[in-house]
Amino acid sequence: MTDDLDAIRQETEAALAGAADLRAWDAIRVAMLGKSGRLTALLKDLGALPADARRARGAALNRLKEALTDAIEIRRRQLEESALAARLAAERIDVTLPPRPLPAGLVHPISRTMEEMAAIFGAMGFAIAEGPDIESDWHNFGALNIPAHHPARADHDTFYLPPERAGAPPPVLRTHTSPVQVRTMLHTPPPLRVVVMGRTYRADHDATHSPMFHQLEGLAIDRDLTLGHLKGCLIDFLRAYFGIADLPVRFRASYFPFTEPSMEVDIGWDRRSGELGGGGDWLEILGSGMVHPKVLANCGIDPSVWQGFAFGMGVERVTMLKHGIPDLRPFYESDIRWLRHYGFSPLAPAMLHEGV
Ligand code: 2NM
Repeated sequence: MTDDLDAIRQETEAALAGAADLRAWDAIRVAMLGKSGRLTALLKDLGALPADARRARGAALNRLKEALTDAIEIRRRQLEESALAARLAAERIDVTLPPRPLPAGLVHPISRTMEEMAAIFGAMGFAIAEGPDIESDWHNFGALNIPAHHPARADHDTFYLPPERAGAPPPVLRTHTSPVQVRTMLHTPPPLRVVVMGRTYRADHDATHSPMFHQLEGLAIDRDLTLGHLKGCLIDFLRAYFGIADLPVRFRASYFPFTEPSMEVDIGWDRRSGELGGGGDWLEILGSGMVHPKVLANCGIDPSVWQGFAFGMGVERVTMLKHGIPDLRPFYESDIRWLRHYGFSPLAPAMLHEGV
């Protein structure tokens, strides 16, 4: 009576051993233990037996069921393990493959120029100073020898803000970065060298002017600074920034209220091709001069002991010249096509050119 059960057990174990994958394994399981399975049918037949025979047959069937259930479970684990091992072998990762490119942002040309300026002036011993965009009338004008009703104020097309007290001069959006130099002189004992880069504001808006633009200004103060130091510093900067070792540079007498003497600086270019360098034409690029003794005195520095030179230029303007960018307006439009064209890789650091 138990022979048929032993045969079932051996047959099933052989079938399990021969099952190549989980699909074959499942067919064996269902054929034995499923609703219409062979063992299920044998268990159903128990009801027809007399009580004595039923007990012995029931115990034997239960042992068989337990044995088959164990065998099926063990085979399932084996098949799952070999399926996983096969998958791991097939999907092995090649760690020597190059990574997929990540979508990377680009550095705005204004930021790039300011990084380069910081690198070049940093190599010449200048520190970077910063200050507020909203300034007092005194820091923006008064300290710089631009008194109230002075015609230079009209040149600046100033944005005035609501006055803080009735009758007090209204605060302004700084029209240049010079108030940061004023603040530096007020709190830093000379000798000192700083450059300031940042946003400036003038109520002027057309194809070549934006109401917000960026300036770089610099200030050096020491006991015996001369116009010669100013010239050497600016010639070195211009040649390094434009990457032209023999860039022609010309100094022309000019006027600013905060410097005396004052000089405008031109670089050589070819007007017809637009190329910088030779060509015989001149392009105005920055303003400069020896800091006016009144400005030094206004900022708590004794002009009988200390001299200073200062200079300023437009960041957009030198960026457009260096990279051949024809139009000012897209600088502020956040047009991703413009940025993809003119932007710089964040992974390519601003390098110093030869000669500095
Ligand atoms: C320029 C031209 C000439 C300038 C002067 C000063 C200060 F604060 F030291 F007096 N800062 N910047 C200066 C001088 C700026 O920009 C065209």
